[in-house]
Amino acid sequence: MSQAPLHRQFPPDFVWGVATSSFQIEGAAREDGKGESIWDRFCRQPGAIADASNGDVACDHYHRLDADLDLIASLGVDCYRFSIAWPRVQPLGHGDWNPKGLDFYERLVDGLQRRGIRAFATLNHWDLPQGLQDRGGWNDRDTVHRFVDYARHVQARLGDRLDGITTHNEPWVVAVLGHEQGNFAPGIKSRKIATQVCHHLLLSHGLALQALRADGAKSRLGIVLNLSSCMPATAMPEDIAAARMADARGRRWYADPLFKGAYPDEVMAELGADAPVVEPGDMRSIAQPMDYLGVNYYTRSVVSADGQEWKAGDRGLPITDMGWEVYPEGLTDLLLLLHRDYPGLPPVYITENGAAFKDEAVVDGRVQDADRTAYLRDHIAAVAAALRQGVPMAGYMVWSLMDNFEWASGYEKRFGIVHVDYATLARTPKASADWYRDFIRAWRG
Ligand code: PNW
Repeated sequence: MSQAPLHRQFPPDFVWGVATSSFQIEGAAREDGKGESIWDRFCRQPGAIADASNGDVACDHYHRLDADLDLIASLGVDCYRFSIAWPRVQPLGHGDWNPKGLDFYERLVDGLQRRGIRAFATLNHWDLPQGLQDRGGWNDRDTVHRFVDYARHVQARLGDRLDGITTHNEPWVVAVLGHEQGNFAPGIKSRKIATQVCHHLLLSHGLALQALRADGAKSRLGIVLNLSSCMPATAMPEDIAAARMADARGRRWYADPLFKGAYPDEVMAELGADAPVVEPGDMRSIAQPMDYLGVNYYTRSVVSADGQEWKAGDRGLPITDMGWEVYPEGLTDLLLLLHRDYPGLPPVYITENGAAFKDEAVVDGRVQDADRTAYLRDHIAAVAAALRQGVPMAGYMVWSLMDNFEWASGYEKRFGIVHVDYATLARTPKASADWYRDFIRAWRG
């Protein structure tokens, strides 16, 4: 079957964007009254970050806001997804507010508005105030209420200019990488704590949506989940069962509470004594109607019953510098699965998709990242395939606007469509940025 050119496969109201997060780009870690975050603290733990780096300077976005806004505008995008650093707004996460913190985001939001770009703000992209971690962090139920206060405070000041407000970015990463495996902040290793953290993240999402709406929310409200499609390594029944269980742990554990008000029984049973404490009314609070669902997709997972890691390279598909297999069809599969499992699914945005690649050749001052361009093009085509099959797709955002602090990998992994020279902090669009700009231009017609 012949298809229209890719850009013709998206409706005129589709939203194209680029994404970043506060800790990964801002720097200015101790300026204008900002408090310490759990990532500031975690980076100082020996061995925590591959290149022993931290977020003190990062891309210095805090001091380069206007130039970065011009850069975003030069791509011709409709939307910019960024996150707000809670410790800038409320240094300890409880008690006093720091007006200078929201001054920065007000300049950001106003700068986007002047350039005709929609603002898509995330309230929690992992940089919890250390002052709350000192009181137990997301494991403590009181943090749920502190988050609701913070959400209301942000909305009161900026809500009239935010197109979207996302409560949390990727609760799976915070819970599992941060509290079960411990390779992300705050570096805790306990499955029991991780499940409670996850419950509190979801609960704080639901209670924040209720509070923001009671306050007269003008923005669309939602959450961002990182999801992959799980496939059995072979057609053996054990592998099929293992893949189903991996899907229940990684996708349904998060999406079922949000859309059905219940955790999947089989995961609850598996957790046993590590299951979260759920108070009466919690599940109903979590399952608030959402205006959109954000999906971050990078790769699929291939699952086998013996738990043996299937080396991505064994299947002959390209592998990114993160070791993640390039598998765009998995994005279509995932979106169809969400559409099937959750009737009444709200509009879906791909809030992150992109790739880190090694050895990007520089020709005439331009990073020639043909591998990244192909990755983006093929995943955008995967979104188009989901659209054709009825999934309510509303937008797509590239991770990331620019190379930045890639968490435990430090600055070694580069996801940007704009290159950052960390010696000079100069930004140079890569060939993939040129491609994305031309693609959006063609779509606009
Ligand atoms: C996401 N995993 O993180 C984040 O939202 C971004 O901040 C990050 O830069 C981007 O993806 C690229 O890593 C993830 O191990 C980190 O499965 C790790 C995983 C998934 C997402």
